[in-house]
Amino acid sequence: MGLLTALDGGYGDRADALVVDGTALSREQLLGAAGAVAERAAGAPGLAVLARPTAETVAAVVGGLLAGVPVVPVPPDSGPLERAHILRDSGATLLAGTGLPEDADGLTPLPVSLADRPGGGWRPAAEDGDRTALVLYTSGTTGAPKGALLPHRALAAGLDALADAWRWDADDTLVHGLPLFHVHGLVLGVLGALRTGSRLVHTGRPTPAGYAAARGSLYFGVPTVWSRIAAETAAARELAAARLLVSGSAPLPVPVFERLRDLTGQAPAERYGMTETLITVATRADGERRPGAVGVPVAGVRTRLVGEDGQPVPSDGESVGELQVQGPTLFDGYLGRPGATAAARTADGWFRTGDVAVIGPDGFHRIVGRASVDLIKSGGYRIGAGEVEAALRDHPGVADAAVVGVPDPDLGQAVVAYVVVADGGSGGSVGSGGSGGVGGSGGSVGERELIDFVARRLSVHKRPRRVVLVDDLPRNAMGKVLKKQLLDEGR
Ligand code: MLC
Ligand code: AMP
Repeated sequence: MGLLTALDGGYGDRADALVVDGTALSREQLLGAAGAVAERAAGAPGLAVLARPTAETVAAVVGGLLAGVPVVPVPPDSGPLERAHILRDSGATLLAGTGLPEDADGLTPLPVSLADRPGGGWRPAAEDGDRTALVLYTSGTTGAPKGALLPHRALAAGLDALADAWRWDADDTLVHGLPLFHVHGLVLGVLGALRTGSRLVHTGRPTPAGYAAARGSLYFGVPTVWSRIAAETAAARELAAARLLVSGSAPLPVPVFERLRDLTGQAPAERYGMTETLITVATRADGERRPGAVGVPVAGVRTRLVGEDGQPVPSDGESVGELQVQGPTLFDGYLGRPGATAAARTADGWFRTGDVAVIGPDGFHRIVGRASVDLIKSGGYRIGAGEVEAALRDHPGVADAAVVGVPDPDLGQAVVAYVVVADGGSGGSVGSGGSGGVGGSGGSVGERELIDFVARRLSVHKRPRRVVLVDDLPRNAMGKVLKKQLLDEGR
């Protein structure tokens, strides 16, 4: 089955080869339900999937891949603004899933049932590594999310490299509860199991109790998940029997690394990647697990550091530069955005990650920050400040807004919005403070209302966790908002 080799039957089968939020499926059942999706999706320009954490979502995604149709996962909690953008921009004509909105957002509904089977004559599309497998929407610093085009060959190369790094195979049971619309939960967490042949237990939500009960050999989590597990001693101890605990999508704080190691008897393995590049650097199962480090480039990937002056930066364990990557796991570009696609690469063909890193003489990589304050990582989700600011400015009570990612012990960074209330405000509630030049100002909108406003329009996880009402935003002589100043005030 091309990318999804485990569906060929070579690894055997069992009634609970896949368990998603309590629903168990054999691979044969999955193939049947996915085949029924594929049969109906064949030839479509794109298959959008309302990506709730369910077995039906897995069947829909696999169905699209088998049909050779680009699959567009849609965050299930995305509000009308974000969903409309993803559906329009992707060109998808079908919307698959369960509990679809009555109007299917203007697309042709493709309801998914695990009991469905394709007709006798159905065959998967011929293999073509260059074909787009997934269009994953991801935030930039400004504007609406862009669709990253991931071809079958990149997914295959990325998963094979991780199978090599982690000795990940059909004897494993992979456990996680991550969302099914991003690289971590969907590509590694679902397609990885369907390529390596490992069993998969998706816990529905990534809770400490769910992870503890699943009895896996291989666990995936974002740092927020690991930090919550590390805070629940009994749950963490249940993971002692696992073979490998993997953390990624955001920096794993060293105290969480240490506490997990103390409670489970094994240090977590950190790895680093992006929607556009898949996982490029990883701690190896048989290698050193170093706190604060994300490991070494995976098979086939090359990395380098480049200074602000464009000059190479040495791998001396101290010098800092932008991390650039090259290799078979890279995306094909942003859908319909040749300018952004070209800007993401250097003249000599390396992908600019926008992450700032240090590489040691031993090849170990440390991610030390991001080049832009406008890309926020909260709970492992990538959130563009510009998108949240634009959503806030759509509120009639908002004159201006600036959004920053403030360090947060649970989420890594928390989205905090500084909002200037439009003229004509009358009293109303005041945000949680602000100091110095940004004292709270009375306005007609309150913190809760603005948080809910963003949560309704964009994905819920993009909502500000705090809104500070201010008289003015601090700006430099060019009129650019001084976000570093807001960050200092927000801490
Ligand atoms: C809260 N809720 C609201 C709301 N406030 N709903 C509507 N309006 C509001 N104002 C609801 C939510 O819908 C949700 O409901 C519940 O409250 C809690 O939501 P939350 O606050 O967002 O959850 P939280 O506890 O903050 O989530 C933490 C988390 C989550 C770790 C579970 O952040 C998460 O799943 N992160 C994973 C992100 C990820 O996979 N990133 C990978 C990117 S790929 P309900 O019903 O849902 O409970 C990548 C590449 C790589 O980065 O390297 O891997
Ligand atoms: P996304 O596109 O959602 O996959 O986000 C990619 C970004 O997540 C990267 O550019 C990094 O900033 C961040 N990231 C992923 N993994 C790690 C990690 N292990 N440590 C630090 N940052 C990470």
